[in-house]
Amino acid sequence: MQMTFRWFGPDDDKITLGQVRQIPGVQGVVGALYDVPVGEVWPKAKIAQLKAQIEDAGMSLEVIESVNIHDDIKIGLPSRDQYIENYKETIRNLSEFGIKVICYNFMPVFDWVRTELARTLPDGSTTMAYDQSIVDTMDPEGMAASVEGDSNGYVMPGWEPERMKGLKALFAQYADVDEQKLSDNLRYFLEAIIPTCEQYDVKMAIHPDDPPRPIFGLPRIVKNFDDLKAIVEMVDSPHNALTLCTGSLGENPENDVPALIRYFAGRDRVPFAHVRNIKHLGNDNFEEAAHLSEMGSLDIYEIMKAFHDVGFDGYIRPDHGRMIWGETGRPGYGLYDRALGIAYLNGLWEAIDKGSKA
Ligand code: DNO
Repeated sequence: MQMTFRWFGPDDDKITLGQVRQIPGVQGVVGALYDVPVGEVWPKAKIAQLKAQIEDAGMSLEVIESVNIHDDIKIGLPSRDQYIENYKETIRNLSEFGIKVICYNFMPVFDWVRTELARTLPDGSTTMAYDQSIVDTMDPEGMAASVEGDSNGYVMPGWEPERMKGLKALFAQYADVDEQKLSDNLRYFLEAIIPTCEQYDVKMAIHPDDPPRPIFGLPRIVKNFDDLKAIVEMVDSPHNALTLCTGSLGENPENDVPALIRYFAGRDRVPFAHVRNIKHLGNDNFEEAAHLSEMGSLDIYEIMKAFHDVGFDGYIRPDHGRMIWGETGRPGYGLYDRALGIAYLNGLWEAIDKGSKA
């Protein structure tokens, strides 16, 4: 297990690499280039610069989250072939700088969705929350405006304002894309790029849909065991893999997260994991909880044990944290609660590891 921390770069993250370096046990940074438009090739010079910054701070850059997929690929337009060629070139460029894993998602239009970015918890901290009844009454424009208005001036990953401006047109393009078509388009993409991934030894790790159910009538195909199994079978290669996000999958109480880990990580299909806790509130509603098991609905001990039992040697990062101790910043991506999460995950891992050898 290699502990990592997501960082949004020198211009768009209040947290410094020097601070990240002081969290015990953090070896690597999960990073991305945020100024390359979706669909374009990531230039080597910019990758080199990001890598150098991180290495100068004493950490490594081996995981990218995310190289986003152009909507034309998800919709299946003829222009997808050019975007796929660009994606392959990005894979080759990243491999030259030692990148081992690319996290991506195949969610149409929106990345993750929350209805509140700063709900106050009884202890005074704030957290992100999802209320299905609000989504049911909101239109997509309303949702985009609410996320923008609530994000302290930061661009939330997946909610880039320039994309959100074209929402209506984008929705129209997805009008006849159902689950079957979206999976066919994912298969087309994977069949095209996995040979390049194998040749350059870069693993593609798809992130689950968050929340794991259709929203605004858009199809979702990365929600549960059956979906994940279908995806890893689309191209049977360890380079066609998963980002096992405990929170996203765990938002559906029917998903048995430790069992998913045992199955997919046990088959070498999980190079990267996001570990966080969530609290189910009934009626498909949830809020994000501190990592500690007893604060939420997921058993983080069982989750870490499942990773340990299958000999997980991939990258792991704490996922969203609450805002605590008066910190302000990008919702979900503050320093303090994620650092606490890391300390806790490391503690669980050490105890499980030593216990297994006793
Ligand atoms: C949310 C993140 C997602 C994730 C993408 C992967 O905070 O987990 O935005 O990075 O879905 O492409």
